[in-house]
Amino acid sequence: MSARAPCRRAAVATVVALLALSGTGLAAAGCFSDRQATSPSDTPCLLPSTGGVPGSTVVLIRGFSFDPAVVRMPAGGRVTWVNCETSATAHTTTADAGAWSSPLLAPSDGFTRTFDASGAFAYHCMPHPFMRGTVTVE
Ligand SMILES: [Cu+2]
Repeated sequence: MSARAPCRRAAVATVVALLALSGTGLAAAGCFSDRQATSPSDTPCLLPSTGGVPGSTVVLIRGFSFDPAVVRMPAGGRVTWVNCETSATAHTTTADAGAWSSPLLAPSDGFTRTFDASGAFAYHCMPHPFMRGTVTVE
């Protein structure tokens, strides 16, 4: 089980920077102190290294929900969804009206979409239709 390195500082720093940008203010515990993470659930969600995350509004997918569920941004903005589930649960981001649909995203996979047109775009997860979110482009 060498896949889970105890401390991946560069990745964690990126995650924390993005979380701060997204305004969620979450504490990615574990690697910033010298203490070891105490449980697997403390492992921070690692954002994908590709997919144009800088400048995107990040929506975390975890606990079978989109967080934040409501995103507002100006036209031309981008949203990056990242699957942060700690179990092996795959999700999608799929527009109700069909404007976009991601592939199945395994944990730590991401999907980015640019929103050029204004409007309110409701979306869901295909395997779990009860998971719902909205992107409002102003
Ligand atoms: Cu889902």
